[in-house]
Formats: sequence, structure tokens, C-alpha cells
Amino acid sequence: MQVKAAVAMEAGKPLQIESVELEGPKAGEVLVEIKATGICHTDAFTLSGADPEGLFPAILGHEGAGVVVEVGPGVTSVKLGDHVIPLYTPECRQCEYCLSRKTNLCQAIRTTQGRGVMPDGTSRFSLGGEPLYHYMGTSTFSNFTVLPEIAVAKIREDAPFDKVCYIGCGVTTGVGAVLYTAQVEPGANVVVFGLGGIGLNVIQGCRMVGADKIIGVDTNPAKKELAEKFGMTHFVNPKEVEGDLVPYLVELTKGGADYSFECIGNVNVMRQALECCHKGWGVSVIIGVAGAGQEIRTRPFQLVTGRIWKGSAFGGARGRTDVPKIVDWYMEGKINIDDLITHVLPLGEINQAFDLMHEGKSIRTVVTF
Ligand code: NAD
Ligand code: AHE
Ligand code: ZN
Repeated sequence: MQVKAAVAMEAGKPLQIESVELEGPKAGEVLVEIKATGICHTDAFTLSGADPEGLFPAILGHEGAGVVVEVGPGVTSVKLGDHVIPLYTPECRQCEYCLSRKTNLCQAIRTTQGRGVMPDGTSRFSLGGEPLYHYMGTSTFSNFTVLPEIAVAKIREDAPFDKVCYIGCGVTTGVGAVLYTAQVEPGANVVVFGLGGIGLNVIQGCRMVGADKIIGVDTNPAKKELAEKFGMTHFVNPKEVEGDLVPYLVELTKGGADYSFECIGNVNVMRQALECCHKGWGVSVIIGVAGAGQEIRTRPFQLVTGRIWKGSAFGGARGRTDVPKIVDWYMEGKINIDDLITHVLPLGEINQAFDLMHEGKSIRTVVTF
């Protein structure tokens, strides 16, 4: 079938709106009509050419929501008409990783996903007879996409697509990092670096669990107001701090943060996030994605003296199990998504979403089809 998609032809170039050929679902796969998709910083990161796994030409996008319109042979977990959120972290419930219960990083299709193809090693998308790569197994910048059934979470039908698409990455990543990865407890002091689409969700997760001080750090003072609405108790602009940021934050938290979260993708900030943690027990969680060739550094003494450095992908959430619950939390008013969706655009204006992000003017832009 012919579908309408925003195609990343090469790194660093705007997306092109094209009519693209899409093959139907094969065994174990489903065809999903995407109704809305968010634009995450990771899409911009890959488009910039900094992603070691970035492949071109490709259909980017990994924060979607839509409806199952066709199922391939052998599909049992979803049916025609089901509302779903595509999962870039699938949940097969059978691989060593899923069965370990120690991680959400299902590896059932990770190798082919990283090569930009479906599990059978081929692409379903083509343009002018030439294959286009899938992206993160989801390719939501298209009004239709094909996914393995293990890579969709079935959600309730009354949830609005143009809001819950954000649960496909940003909301789950931020809230999940607090609940599942760090397991922040009531009364904890937390420092959140980067108050964008991820950091603000970390902040609302911290408020949910009853954290005490929730300190937000951002070089853009325009982020302060919204962050306060989401639960931030103190704002720190590193540009306005005299001297080193780390001792300033240690003083503010009276000895160091119990938990810190890096939501930027800057390796120097990752070091600050670790080093502002409390001696003996502080846990620092890296969420931000850093470009090819970047490495983190610290004195090993920081770890010897009890600080813990962790990472979190998709908030540690198990997609098919946890995403429907997070949709319920939104529908029950337990989490706020509406105020984070600052812009809504049609697919034809998707490049504006990247401009707004780079200019620091948006939190999330959602494209509707
Ligand atoms: P964003 O652009 O919305 O937010 C980034 C924020 O960081 C902005 O508010 C910006 O002003 C601030 N910032 C930039 N440099 C700074 C500095 N030196 N000090 C303090 N603040 C600074 O991006 P986002 O969508 O929130 O994504 C954040 C990061 O998380 C990206 O690297 C993205 O790729 C990554 N990410 C990771 C996962 C995961 O599963 N691990 C999921 C989604 C996104
Ligand atoms: N491809 C990059 C890494 C990108 C990355 O870390 N992706 C996160 C999700 S970001 C969503 O906005 C993730 O889930 N990572 C786990 C995984 O298996 O990809 C690189 O550096 O190669
Ligand atoms: Zn993302």
C-alpha cells in the first residue's frame, strides 16, 4: 500500500514528506495506523548523524499511538481495531532477558532492530523501488507502520492518541526511571539535570513518590515555570552559579543528592550528576543519550566511596505490562501529559518540530495524521 511518511534521506537534512510503499504484515506482525506521534530528542540525535546506529534513508519516529488495521498469520495478542502504542523496547516474555526479571531490555529482536529491518531481515518500506530503513523498530513518522506483535502495547480505547503517544517514550522514560530504575523513596532529595521532555517527567515521577527536595538544573531559565508546576522545589541555572556546580548542589541537598538523573546527553553533566550524589549511597541515573565517540569520566574514588552509577532505557518499563498501566494513570489524572504537549503540527510541518526543540521553545511537539 501507499503510505505518507516523513523520510530522513540523509544525516543533517530536513525530513522529506513522501508517498512510500509499505508491504503488509508477515507472520507475527501487525499493521498499525499511526494517529499521532511525538518528536523526541533522540529522533533529532539520530537525524544529526551522531547516532552510531543511525542508518539512512530511514523513517524515524518512536513515540506513536494508533490502531491495529491488519494482523499477520499467528498473531494472538492483539486483534483488528485494538488501540496500541508501538514499543521500541519490546517485551517477548520468553527471552533470557525477559525471564530474568532483572531488566526490561528484551533482546528478542534487538539485532535486526539495530540494523533497521524487521525480524526476517528485510524492510517493509520502500521509495521508488529502493528500501528505506525502519528506525528503533517503530518508524512512527508514517501514517501506517508494521511492527512485531511483541512490540505493541494494547491500551484502553478511550485514551486520546494525541496525548498518550508521549507514553511511547518520554513519559515512560522519565516517570519509569524514578519508579522502576531508581525506585526513589518518599522523602528523598533529588537533582534532575535537563528540564525537557524527559526531565519534566522525572520531576513528576519524583513528586508522585513523595520526594522532598526536587532540584531542577537547566541552562534555559524559561524551563523554570513549567518545572515548578510539575513539582520542582528549587531551580538552579548553572550559568548563574558562582564557582563549581557540584559543591553548590551538595550544599543545597545538605550532603548530596540521594538520587540524580541526567536527562540531557552531555557527558560532562553526567559526571556532575554522579559527583553531586551523597557519599555512601547516592544513586545517579543516566538517561541522556550521548553521541558516537563520547565517554564518561570520574575518579574511581567516587564509586569506592559508595556512589552508584546506573543507566535507564525506556524508564526500566516492561512495555506490554507497564505501558497500559501508565495510560490508566493519565486517564485517572495521576500524571499530567497535556501541559507538556506544547505544540501540535500536521505531518507536512514536522521539520518545525525539530526547529522548536533546538530553539528550546517546545517541550513536546506532537504530529497528528
Ligand atoms: P530536550 O531537548 O527536550 O531537553 C533537554 C534539556 O536539557 C533542555 O531543557 C536544555 O535546555 C537542557 N540542557 C542542555 N544542555 C544543558 C546543560 N549543559 N546543563 C543543563 N541543562 C542543559 O530533550 P529530551 O527529549 O528531554 O531528551 C533528553 C535526553 O534524553 C536526550 O539525550 C534523549 O536522547 C534522551 N532520551 C533517553 C531515553 C532513554 O530511554 N534512555 C529516552 C528518551 C530520551
Ligand atoms: N543507538 C544509540 C543509543 C540510543 C539509545 O540509547 N536509545 C535508548 C532509547 S532513547 C529513546 O528516546 C535505548 O533504549 N537504548 C537501549 C537499546 O537497546 O538501544 C547508540 O549509542 O548506539
Ligand atoms: Zn525517545
